[in-house]
Amino acid sequence: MKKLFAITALSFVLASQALSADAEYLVQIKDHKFSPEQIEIPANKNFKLVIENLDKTLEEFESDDLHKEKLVNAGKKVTIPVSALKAGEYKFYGDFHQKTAQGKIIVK
Ligand SMILES: [Cu+2]
Repeated sequence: MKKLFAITALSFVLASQALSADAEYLVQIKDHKFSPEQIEIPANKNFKLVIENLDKTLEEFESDDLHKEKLVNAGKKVTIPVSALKAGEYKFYGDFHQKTAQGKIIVK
């Protein structure tokens, strides 16, 4: 009976992990700046970055640290899946407005 309970509990944990959607973090672009400019994310968990461009100009979300780049049309949103990261800081920027569009992800 104990063993059966353990197996049931384990399969429940596995099932809920499979079903739980990755957390989404919204970062908006406005006046060629990111808002927020800094986000905190738990380590070792897949997540999604949702980048919304509120400006009237095309921007490209880019991160050398994350090896990601994605165009975001004016007034549009993109979702960027990111695999689990180790603790640390990961910078990102707007490729077309690098002087102002700078941000970072703090993973801990
Ligand atoms: Cu680029």
